[in-house]
Amino acid sequence: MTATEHGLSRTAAAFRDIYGAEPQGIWAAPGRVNLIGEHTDYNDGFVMPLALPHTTLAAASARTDGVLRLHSGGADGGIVELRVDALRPAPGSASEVLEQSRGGAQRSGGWAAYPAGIVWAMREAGLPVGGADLHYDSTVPTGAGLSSSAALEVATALALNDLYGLDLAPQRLAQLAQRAENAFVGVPCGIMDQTAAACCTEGHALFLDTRDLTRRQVPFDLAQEGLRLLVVDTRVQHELGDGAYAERRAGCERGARALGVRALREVPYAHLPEALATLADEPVVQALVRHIVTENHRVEEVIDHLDAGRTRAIGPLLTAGHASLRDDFKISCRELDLAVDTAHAAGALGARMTGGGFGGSAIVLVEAADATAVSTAVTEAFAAAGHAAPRIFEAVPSAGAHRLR
Ligand code: GAF
Repeated sequence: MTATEHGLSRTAAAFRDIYGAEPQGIWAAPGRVNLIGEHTDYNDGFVMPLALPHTTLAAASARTDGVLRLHSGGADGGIVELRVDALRPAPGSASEVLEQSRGGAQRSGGWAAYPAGIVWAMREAGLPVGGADLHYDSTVPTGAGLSSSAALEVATALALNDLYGLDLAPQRLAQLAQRAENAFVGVPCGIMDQTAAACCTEGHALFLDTRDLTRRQVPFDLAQEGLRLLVVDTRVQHELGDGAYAERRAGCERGARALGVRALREVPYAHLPEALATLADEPVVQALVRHIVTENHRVEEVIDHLDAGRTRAIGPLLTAGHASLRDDFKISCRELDLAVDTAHAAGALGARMTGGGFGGSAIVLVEAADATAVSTAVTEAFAAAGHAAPRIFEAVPSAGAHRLR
């Protein structure tokens, strides 16, 4: 039995145990790493994620009584039971979900807000979505900057899409998932993670222009070229909802206003010196703007190299991206810097933090022959610094969300 078949039967069996019937189907959505283009997605810019082989599985059946039941193999607590017509984005602290219990309405936070938010967003969009029973199992590490939330959202959106015969395009599912996360969960994220979970394809990185949502699948077969992309999960838990992400976003918006553009994407790389001069009195905003403008440029350079078959040449651009996130955007941390610096010193072609920052994971581009030495060097450096052992694995570009059964 393959790992996927094993996961499928385990998830189906869990669904039967919990809800007492076979699920109507099982859906999968992956986690992601972002190759380049960080914090550009809420500035109308460019991103380039790829899906991981790690997935969230959702086993699900529709219900006719307007009840939504949610259960997770990875979370403590039992079934979360809600009425779909009572779902409301929580005012103020939006990381809460209105939860119906036998004793009446109550609030509780946590993972269930993500799938509940999907049902809410679909209904808000006027889609005929009712109740459902859902059970989740996931191999996407949580809090590791690998988009476990987007995997949960998109697996739910695709399950409901199929159960209710909606026939929505993957990008539309991603937009509904972003709406759920922004308005229901209360995290002001961009569209990258949900699009990665919904639209990535095996063997490719996804080039996405977040202004008009045009996409291109860029072949990214590292094994064929004797290369590897490693993920170093630092085990430093990352949280997008803690305010620092929203602060960066607000700073970028302030920069755009000061420069008289709708979004920082509109500042051409060639005009960066003038833009920085305009912001001379606001050094923090100035540094945020410098990151966004140079990062969009780096994405374009990475695309050019990949299109020309010069994969090794992207290494220094990844490393430059890390320096920019560390020094200008100020969202790295000691463990991420140590992973990147050590990987470099041990012979990596390039390395950078990936995702929202403040912890989470780094990616490392290495010659296949150096992968073990680089991993060992990073693990040893973490031990010497007294940090928890990092989790290191290979990022194999994998499929976006799909139905398994
Ligand atoms: C997080 C967000 F969810 C994304 O939208 C993106 O902004 C990313 O951080 C940074 O590139 O993953």
